[in-house]
Amino acid sequence: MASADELCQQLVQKLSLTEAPLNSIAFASEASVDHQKVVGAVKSLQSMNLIEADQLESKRLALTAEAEQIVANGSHEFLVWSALPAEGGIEQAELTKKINNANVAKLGFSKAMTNKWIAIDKSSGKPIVSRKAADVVDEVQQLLQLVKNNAVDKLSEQQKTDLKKRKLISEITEKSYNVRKSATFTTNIEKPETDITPEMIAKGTWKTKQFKDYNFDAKGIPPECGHLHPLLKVREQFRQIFFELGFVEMPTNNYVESSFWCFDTLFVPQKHPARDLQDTFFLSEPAECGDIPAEYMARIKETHENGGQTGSQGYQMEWKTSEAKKNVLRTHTTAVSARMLYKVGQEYQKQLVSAGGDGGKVEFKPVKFFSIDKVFRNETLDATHLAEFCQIEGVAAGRNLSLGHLMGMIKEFFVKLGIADLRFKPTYNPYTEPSMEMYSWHPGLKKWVEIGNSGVFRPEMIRPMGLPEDVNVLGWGLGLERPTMIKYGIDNIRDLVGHKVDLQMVYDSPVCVLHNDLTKDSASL
Ligand code: FB9
Repeated sequence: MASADELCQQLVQKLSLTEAPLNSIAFASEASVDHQKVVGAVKSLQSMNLIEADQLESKRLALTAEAEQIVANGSHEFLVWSALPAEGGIEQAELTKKINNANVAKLGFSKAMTNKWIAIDKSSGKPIVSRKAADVVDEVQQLLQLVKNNAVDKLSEQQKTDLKKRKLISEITEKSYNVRKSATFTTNIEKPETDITPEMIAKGTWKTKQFKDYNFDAKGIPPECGHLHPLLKVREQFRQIFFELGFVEMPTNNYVESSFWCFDTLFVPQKHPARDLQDTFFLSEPAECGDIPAEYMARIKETHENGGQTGSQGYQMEWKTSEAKKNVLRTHTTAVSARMLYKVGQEYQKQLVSAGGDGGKVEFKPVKFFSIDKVFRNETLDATHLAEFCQIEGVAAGRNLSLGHLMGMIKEFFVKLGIADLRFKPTYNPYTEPSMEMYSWHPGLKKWVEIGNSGVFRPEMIRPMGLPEDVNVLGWGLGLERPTMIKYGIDNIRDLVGHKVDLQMVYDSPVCVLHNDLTKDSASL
């Protein structure tokens, strides 16, 4: 059986011998292969621009399944005649039993009687069937063989009519192709590439490769339409929850951030391991950021070195501008929170100047911000950790806010996810004090599992921004991947991102509130 590639090769070889068009049905018959396989070869050669093909619609007579049986074994009437002894006869019941097919026996008996091939004698009381013709020609089988060999022109119209009446042949419409050489015809078939590979790019071999054209008419594999990524669906649900709680979304459209906004403004020391290569992606081009607000940078420098105006002693080590200007892929969206809080502080300072420095005349409106976007860490990759993940962060600034406010805000947030039984555990963050991890009970694992982190931002971060002395800032965060993996029952994060995502996951409205979905799932935290 010729393979698809061999069939392509046979087809181009055949074409190379003639200028006349080659019909796919004729070629299939000559090559003794199924016409559909030839059609596949035609499509393949067309995609390589080696041939041109015009589609034809032709009608032809084709055998039915019953006719195929007759070509193989003989007509019904011939089988009945053959089942009779050359001399004498047998009872009709015995004849039927010998044929072992009631339809063949009945139809064959009738046709053989009409052809005077057999006779029946009922004089003895039992019907005895015997041969009347010593020899017969199975004309029906012969005619059907001609049809099978596409030699229909040798049949008379009456013969065709008779075979149609017996439902042994039918007229079918057949699509075939008249194939001819293209301008780029060659018998040297080089399968077109379907993907460009890193090796081709590195070696430059892509320049001489033939690539398969995109078939924009292909319906493609389901889904045959646009589809939201599961992470985006769950992100939308978290966004709705923040909006319900009165939070305003922060602009997170900068994956690249300076170390100044990613670390220094958060009072993360310049020698902190989080700022090393094994944790953070540094950019080589552009390696350094643009301008940093000079006055703010001076206050940050002073705070890091000796605590500045915050009552802190700082880190008692030199703070370098060169370190702060290094560009990184942001490691948390808290960098965005820092930018937003700095703007709020500077706006307050402008109002304070307008009020002649009298803080009593300036109202500080509490602010609540949130962000949900990608962050990047030089992590060891495994089934639950990638070098990038989506961080969810809430931030609130207001006069005299306390840890109690933070716990209450977090409880309000998680109860909308169906998690009412929340526990807090003290922890350490460089930019918040006190800090807490949040835990929820996992009935399946029968243990408390971490579902996020939080804290009160340190004065060393907040004071240099220009916010009023009695304003505190609270923050908490969690990841987007874990809840999404729970919702869709995914164990390996690599099934959630990348080209293997199964978009056939259960599609649901992106606006339904998360706890409708996760309440039942929160047990599977
Ligand atoms: O999301 C996490 N877990 C989680 C969250 C939700 C959930 O189910 C939904 C409720 C139904 C199930 C699990 N974690 C935080 C805990 C772990 O998954 C952890 O292994 C991965 N963490 C990420 C960081 O990893 C390096 C999750 C991510 C994370 C951690 C901390 C913050 C943000 C994201 C933060 C913060 C913060 C702190 C103070 C002030 C401002 C922000």
